[in-house]
Amino acid sequence: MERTLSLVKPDGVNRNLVGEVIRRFEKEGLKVLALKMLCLTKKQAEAFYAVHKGRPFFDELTAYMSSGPIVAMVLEGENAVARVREIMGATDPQEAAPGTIRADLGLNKGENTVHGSDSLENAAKEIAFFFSEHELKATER
Ligand code: D4T
Repeated sequence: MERTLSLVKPDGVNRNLVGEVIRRFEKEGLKVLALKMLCLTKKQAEAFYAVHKGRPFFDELTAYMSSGPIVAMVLEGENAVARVREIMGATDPQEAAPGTIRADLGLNKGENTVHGSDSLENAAKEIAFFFSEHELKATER
């Protein structure tokens, strides 16, 4: 069993796609363990995307990610990290495989509707970024 972090990005929340994104994960057997809506400050978005600091799209990305509410969730399942990445599709919706969230719902490379952790190690860090031990414990079954 693995746990991973997914976000519905501001364009997804704005276009009423929160339920649709969660439905696609649940349909594939992933369990929602924790869930919250929040707004990131620019500083928090910069901290979350710190690995991209220095890249040309960093400022635009972090401004966008702090431009409106997002929904953060912890998903659990077998191979959850890779499966969530598969269900999301490639970063650029134009390159994403048909039937993936980004191909079907994404607008462009920035406004691509969802985020998913890219490794087990980053998943642990990203889960801890959004959820306290207490919040995760509260929903343990
Ligand atoms: P995230 O991290 O949002 O799940 O996306 P990916 O894992 O698929 O893509 P990434 O880390 O390479 O990029 C992080 C984030 O930056 C945006 N982005 C990316 C952008 O706006 N312009 C770009 O040229 C790239 C490469 C989209 C996702």
